Amino acid sequence: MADTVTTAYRTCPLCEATCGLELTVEDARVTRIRGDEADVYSHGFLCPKGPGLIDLHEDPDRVRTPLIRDGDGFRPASWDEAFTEIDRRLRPIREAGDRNALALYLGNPNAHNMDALIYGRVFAKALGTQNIFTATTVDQMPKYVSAGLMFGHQISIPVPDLDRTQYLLALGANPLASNGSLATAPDWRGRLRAIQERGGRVVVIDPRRSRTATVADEHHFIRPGADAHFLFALVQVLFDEGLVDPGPITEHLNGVEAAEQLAAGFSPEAVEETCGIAAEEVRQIARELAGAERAAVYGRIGTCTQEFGTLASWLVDVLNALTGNLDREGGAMFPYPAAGGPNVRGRSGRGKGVRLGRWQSRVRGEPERFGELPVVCLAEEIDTPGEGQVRSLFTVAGNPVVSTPNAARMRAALEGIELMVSIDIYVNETTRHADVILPAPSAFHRSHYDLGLYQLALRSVANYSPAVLGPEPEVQPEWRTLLTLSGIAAGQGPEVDTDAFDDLVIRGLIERDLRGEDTLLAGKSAEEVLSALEPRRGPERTLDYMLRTGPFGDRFGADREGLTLTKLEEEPHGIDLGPLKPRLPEVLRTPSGKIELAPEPIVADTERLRASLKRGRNGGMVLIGRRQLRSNNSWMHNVPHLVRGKERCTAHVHPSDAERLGLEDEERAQVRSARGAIEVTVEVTDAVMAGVISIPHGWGHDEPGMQLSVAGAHAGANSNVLADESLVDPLSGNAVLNGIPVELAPVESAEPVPA
Ligand SMILES: Nc1nc2c(c(=O)[nH]1)N[C@H]1C(S)=C(S)[C@@H](COP(=O)(O)OP(=O)(O)OC[C@H]3O[C@@H](n4cnc5c(=O)[nH]c(N)nc54)[C@H](O)[C@@H]3O)O[C@H]1N2
Ligand SMILES: Nc1nc2c(c(=O)[nH]1)N[C@H]1C(S)=C(S)[C@@H](COP(=O)(O)OP(=O)(O)OC[C@H]3O[C@@H](n4cnc5c(=O)[nH]c(N)nc54)[C@H](O)[C@@H]3O)O[C@H]1N2
Ligand code: SF4
Ligand SMILES: [Mo]
Repeated sequence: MADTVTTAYRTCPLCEATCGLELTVEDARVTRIRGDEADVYSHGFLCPKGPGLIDLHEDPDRVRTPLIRDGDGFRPASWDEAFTEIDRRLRPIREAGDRNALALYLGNPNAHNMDALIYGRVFAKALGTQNIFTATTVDQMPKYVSAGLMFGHQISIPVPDLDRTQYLLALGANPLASNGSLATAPDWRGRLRAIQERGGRVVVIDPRRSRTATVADEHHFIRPGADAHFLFALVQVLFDEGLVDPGPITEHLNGVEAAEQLAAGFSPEAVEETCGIAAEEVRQIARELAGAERAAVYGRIGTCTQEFGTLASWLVDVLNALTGNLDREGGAMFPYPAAGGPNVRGRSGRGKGVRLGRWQSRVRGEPERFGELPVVCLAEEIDTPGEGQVRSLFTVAGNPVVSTPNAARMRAALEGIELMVSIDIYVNETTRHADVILPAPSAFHRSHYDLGLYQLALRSVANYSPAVLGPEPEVQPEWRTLLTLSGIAAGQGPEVDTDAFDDLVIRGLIERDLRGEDTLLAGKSAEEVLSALEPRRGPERTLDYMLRTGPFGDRFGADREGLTLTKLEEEPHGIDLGPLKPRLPEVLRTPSGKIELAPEPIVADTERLRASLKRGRNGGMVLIGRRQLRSNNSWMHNVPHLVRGKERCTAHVHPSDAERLGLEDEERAQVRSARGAIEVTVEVTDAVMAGVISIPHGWGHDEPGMQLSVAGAHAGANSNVLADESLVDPLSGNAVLNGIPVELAPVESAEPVPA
C-alpha cells in the first residue's frame, strides 16, 4: 500500500482540446489518469493519449540530462558543461558577425508550453536572426495570413460556435481524430452530436470519409486542393440567388462588391470538374448555409496545407460574413481570452494591420510573415553556401526531419551543419544530429496555462495547473534553459543570471503596456505593478500579470472581483468566464477599422485560382495525410499502448485504383514522388476518394542513432520523404502537404528505393 495517495489536477498539454485530467499520485508517482469530471470545460472527457502522459514521464528513453555529442553517440553532461560547450562552439560563429548564420526552429509542443510561449520569443530576439522558422508554416500560416489581412491581426481567427450553431460546414478537419484545431474545445464528438440532437446538421467536405465524416449528416468527397474553388462557388451562388445578408455587421464590411466580382467566374458548374462535387450539390449546400438559423463554416489543416491555402482560409470567413454568421452567436465568433492578447489589448476597433515581407529568405527570396520564414526554406538555407549561410541551428521541441517536406534533404543538411543544439525530450530523427541536447521537464514537473490555445477557445475559460510533482531533479525548467541560451546568444557567456534576465523580461512587458494607448494601467508605475506581482517569478509572474491586465482581470485593485492567478490557484478545475459574445468592431485592428473582405494580396492571388480551372486532370494519383487518434505528430510512438495492435502507417487506396495498379490489400507498395520514394503497406478502402492515396505523417522511426526503442519497433515510413519543399501556397509560404503528385506500384515491380 502506498503511504500517501493524493489527487492532483492538470490540463493535458498534448493537443488543442485542453482537457482537464485527474491524476492519482501515490508516493510521488502518478499512477492513474482519468478525465476530470469537474473540469469547467472538458467535464471528464479525455482521449487515449491523455493517460499516455504517465508513459512519457516514465519512459526510460526520455532524455533526463544534457547530452554532448561523442563520436556517433552522446555522453551525459552537467548543465554547466553543456552550456559552456554551446558557448564555446557558438562564439566563433557569432563573432564572424552575421546574425543570420544562426537559425531557430520552434516545433508544435511550444504552443502547449507556458515557458516556451513566454520565453521562446525572448530567445528568438536574442539570436537576432531573420532565420526564424516554426511548425506554423507546415500548418496554419495561411489562416494567419487571411485573418491578418481581413481583421488586422493574425490571431483574430473566428471559431465555430459549436454549442449554439444549427449548421456546421467543416472542411479539411477531422476533429474526431485530432480533437480539434484552431477551435479549442474538448469533446468534439459530444458537441457535434448535440448539434444533431437539437435538429441541426453537420456537413463534412474531405477527400476521405474520415471519422468525422462518418458521424456527419452529409459528407462530400472533394479533390485535394479544390476547397477554394468549392468555397468560391458557394459565394457565387449566394450572390447569384440573392442570399447575401451580412446582417448587423454590414456597416463594418469593406469589399462586398469586390467579393461578388471575384466570385463571378466560379459558378458551381465551372468548378464541378475541379472539385469533384456536383454543381447541384454545391448549390444545395449554399442554400442550406444561407437558410440556416445559425451556421458556421470551419476549415482546418486540409484547407491550409495545400496549393490554395490562403484563398481557402479567406473564403471560409467571407462565407461566414456574407451569410450573417460572422460574429454572431452560433456562427463564427472571435474568442475572448482571459489572459488577454493582441486583439484584446491596446486601442480597439482599428490598428496598424499586418505587414508581410519585411525581409526575404536568402536563397529563394521567400517573404517573412509575422516574424518567421517558411520552414520549407530551412534546409536550403543550411546547405547552400555563400554569405549569410546558416551555420548553427537551435531546435526547440521540433522534429523537422519527420515533420517538414523533403526529409532526405533536411537530414543531409543537419548532418552537415556546424553546430546544432536541441531542447528536446528524445534523441530522435532530428535531435540525433545535434551537438548538444538539453532536456525539458516532463509534464508532471511543470506548471501549465494555455496561453496560446485559449486564444482560440469557444468559451472564455481559465485554468492553471501547478506542477504535479514539483521540479524535476536534474532537469532545469525550460524557461531557465531558454533564458540561458538567450544570454549565450547575446554574448554574455554561459553563466547567465536567469533571475535578473527574467526581471528584465517582465519589466519590458509592463513598460510596453504603460506606453500603449488605452492602457489599463493608467496612473501606475512599473514599480507599483512589479511589487504587486511579488513574490512570483518566472512564467507565473508573467501569467499573473497577463491575467490581471486581461479582460476579466483585477487590474491591480481596480476591480476587486477580477481575476488573478491567486484566484485561479484556488480553482483546480478552472474558471468558466462564459460563452463568446459579439466583438465587432472592437476586435478589429485593420487601418480602416473595417473587415477587409477583399484584401489586395488575396485579390491578386485569385488569378492563379482562375487559371487552375483550365488545368486538365492528368489522371495521376495525389497524396494526402491522415491524423490518427493514437498519435501526436511524430513524437508519441514511443508510448507502448499507443502503438499496440494493427499497423497504422498504411496507405489507403481506393479499390478502383488498387485494381488498375495491380495492388492487393495488405501488400507492400512503393510510393514515389518528385522528391523520393517510400514503402508502405496498402489498405484497400473506399473511405478514400479514387485518385487519392492517404498516408499518415509522423512515422519513419528507423534511422540510426536514435533512442526510441518502442517507436523503432513500429517504424512505419516517413511520408515527408515524398513532400516537396518547392511547393508552397504563395501568399503564406506554407508547405503543400496535401495534393502531392505521386506514383504507386507493387514493391516487386517498382524501382528500388534509393538509400
Ligand atoms: N505530411 C505532413 N506533415 C506534417 C503535417 C501533416 O499533416 N502532414 N502536420 C504538420 C503539423 S500540423 C505540425 S504542427 C508539424 C509538427 O512539427 P514539429 O513540431 O516539428 O514536430 P513534432 O512531431 O510535433 O515534434 C515535436 C518535438 O518536440 C519534442 N517534445 C515533446 N514535448 C516536449 C517538451 O515538453 N519540451 C521540448 N523541448 N520538447 C518536447 C518531441 O520529442 C519532438 O522532437 O508537423 C507538420 N507536418
Ligand atoms: N491524434 C492526434 N491529434 C492531433 C494531432 C495528431 O498528430 N494526432 N496533431 C495536432 C495538430 S499539430 C494539428 S495542427 C491538428 C490538426 O487537426 P485537423 O485539422 O482536424 O487535422 P486532421 O485530422 O489531419 O484532418 C485534416 C483532414 O483534412 C483532409 N484533407 C486532406 N487534404 C484535403 C483537402 O485538400 N481538402 C479538404 N477539404 N480536406 C483535406 C484529411 O483527409 C483529413 O481528414 O491536430 C492536432 N491533434
Ligand atoms: S483530447 Fe487532447 S487534451 Fe484531451 S486528453 Fe486527448 S490529447 Fe489530451
Ligand atoms: Mo499542427
